[in-house]
Amino acid sequence: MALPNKPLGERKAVRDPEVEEREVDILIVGGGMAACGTAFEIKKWMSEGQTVLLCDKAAMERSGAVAQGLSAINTYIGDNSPEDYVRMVRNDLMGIVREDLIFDLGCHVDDSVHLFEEWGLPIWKKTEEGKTLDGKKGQKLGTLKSGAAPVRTGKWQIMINGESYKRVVAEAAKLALGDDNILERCFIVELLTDANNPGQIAGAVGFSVRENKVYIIKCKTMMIACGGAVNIYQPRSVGEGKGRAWYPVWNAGSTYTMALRAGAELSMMENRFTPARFKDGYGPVGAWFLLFKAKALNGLGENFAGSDAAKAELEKYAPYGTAAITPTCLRNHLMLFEMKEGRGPIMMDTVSALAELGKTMDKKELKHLESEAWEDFLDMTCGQANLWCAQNCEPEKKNSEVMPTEPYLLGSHSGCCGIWTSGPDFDWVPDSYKIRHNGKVYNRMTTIAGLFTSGDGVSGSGHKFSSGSHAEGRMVAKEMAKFVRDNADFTPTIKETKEELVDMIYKPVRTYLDNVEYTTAADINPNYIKPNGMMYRMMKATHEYGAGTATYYMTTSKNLEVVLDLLETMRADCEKLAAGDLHELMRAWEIYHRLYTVEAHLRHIQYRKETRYPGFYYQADHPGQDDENWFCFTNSSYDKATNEWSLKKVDYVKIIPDA
Ligand code: SFD
Ligand code: AMP
Repeated sequence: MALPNKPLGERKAVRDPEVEEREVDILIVGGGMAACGTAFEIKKWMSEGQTVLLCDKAAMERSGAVAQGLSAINTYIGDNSPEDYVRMVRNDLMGIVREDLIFDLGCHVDDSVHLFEEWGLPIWKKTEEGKTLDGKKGQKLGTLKSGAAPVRTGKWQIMINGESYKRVVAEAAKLALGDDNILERCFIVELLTDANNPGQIAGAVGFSVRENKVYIIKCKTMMIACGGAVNIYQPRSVGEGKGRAWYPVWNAGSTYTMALRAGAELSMMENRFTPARFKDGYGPVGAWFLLFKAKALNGLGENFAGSDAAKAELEKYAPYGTAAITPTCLRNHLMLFEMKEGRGPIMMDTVSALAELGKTMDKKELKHLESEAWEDFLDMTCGQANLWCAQNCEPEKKNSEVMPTEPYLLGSHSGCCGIWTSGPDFDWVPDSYKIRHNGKVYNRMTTIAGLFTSGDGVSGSGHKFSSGSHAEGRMVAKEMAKFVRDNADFTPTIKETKEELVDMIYKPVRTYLDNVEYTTAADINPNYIKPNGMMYRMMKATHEYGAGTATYYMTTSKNLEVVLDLLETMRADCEKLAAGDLHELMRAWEIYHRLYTVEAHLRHIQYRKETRYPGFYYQADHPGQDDENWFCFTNSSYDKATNEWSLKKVDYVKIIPDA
């Protein structure tokens, strides 16, 4: 259950929190799309007597990336084939993807979309005459499952009235799991491996952001799905706009950091997503490009993407660059090319697009079209609609600027970094993609026995989006219940004592209380650093040296050495983080998670001696792609006992032939 809001201000932290110890069979960490999928599904597969708990740092109704809602479901297979879905994802991610995971997902994702509709999510429908009906009118045409046609934007995306998308999905998840099995406002800090087998998961430790309480939870199996990593780079929005970003600001890389500190192998952490978005409001562009058929123009008013220069640029990256749909990173690359040549800013031509669509519409239909343009943002990124109001922008009269944003790390949207996981146990899945425990393969299990992930956590399998993350969470539910059954004699044992764990979690509080009276300003103290200060240090370093927006996403070997050295010092300085209240304690652990995650990202970029994703990042001393040496996955692991990172190449296997 969610604890009520705080009365006034943040709750002060005390030196000695209460401790609650729990033991369950199955622990779900996170409450986003993937975790809601697991929560909805798990009880169907659990045996009598098995127990489950879900911990979310926020409240599930509005937690994670879908908090503000969405206007489209980006993965719905429908009349397409899972094979084609694999081909699309492979092309968009420049060839190196886990085709087993993508195919597997493609076979199941539509079932989650059908459930969303059954739970009340309005999905737009197309009439036989080709007219679009949204909201209640669309619902009257019947469900997708019963054969009604969705409104496709691109080949894979369908439109929804999705302001309350997360509420709809969370309600079903909570009902299925039961309130007693849910802990909201519980931030998980660290995963704990088994005292008798460091390669097996045994529990997690976290704290309440509403009460002075530490939770120590033992479990036999766990799924970690805490989303991607946001605010690891200086965002373009600064000053009073800070806090605005495209992906959810509250996802701090917890998925990757907790997994790597537990010893799990990460994969493709060099991959990032620097989405092209409406400038400053971060409004997504997909609906404008695909539904409204808008063109992006350079500062000279030219449709630069169709120019001969652009074609020549794309040919350098064949076969991806020359494919029917240009990969997302290369679409950015073309924009950056224009901007660097002095032909910016890039403008979304909303005026021509709406005028063109309006040609065949009557007055009422035109009004409806204009409100759809606003709703696209009101349902998903309402700050962008606010910005339009603030700037007197009517999209039918004035074009809006688009811009590549700061980098984000994620595995479910148009990126593919994450944790290396097992594929499904089918004959056609290569053995090197399977991870076993006691001889049995568990789909989506990480290299730590009993530890699963989904959504943004799974590497090599982007373009799942909201629907795919939910479906993947459901697939993991089945595997976890099986894992518990197969390992009934396993008793999780935690090697750290209760006191050691509390000392670790509450260290920033104690550092604060011990030193706060030394100076007159609680934020300035020679004996500690506040999380906010650490955030500025990290962002400055990654922004300038780690291929942030400061350098048009360019880095060099030397810059990487500099930033990695700075990050190592920052991680050491985390010993001196201080938190005066529970919100700040969360901030302290978030920055800790962000530091490890962005370090993993940059170590991977350093290891891969090529520029696999032009438009997302560039390595000046390794420009272009080097298929001969780097057409492979890069996997890393971290040893927290020695603070050592190791990286290796893992073979890529092509499973689905080209069309
Ligand atoms: O327009 C801890 N996404 C889109 N998906 C679509 O299907 N259509 C779209 O239209 C998409 N677009 C979009 C999208 C996201 C955003 C922010 C915008 C626009 C503005 C992507 C999906 O939202 C995304 O793929 C999924 O949500 C990923 O699911 P998942 O479960 O991997 O992550 P999550 O939903 O963010 O949830 C994370 C959860 O973890 C919790 N958490 N809990 C405990 N302890 C910790 N330490 C924790 N850290 C985090 C969070 O609270 C949350 O519950 S568009 O751009 O294309
Ligand atoms: P976005 O709003 O940019 O997150 O995109 C939403 C969906 O539309 C994703 O599946 C993108 O891959 C796709 N998309 C966005 N822009 C384009 C484009 N110009 N061409 C093809 N697909 C696009």
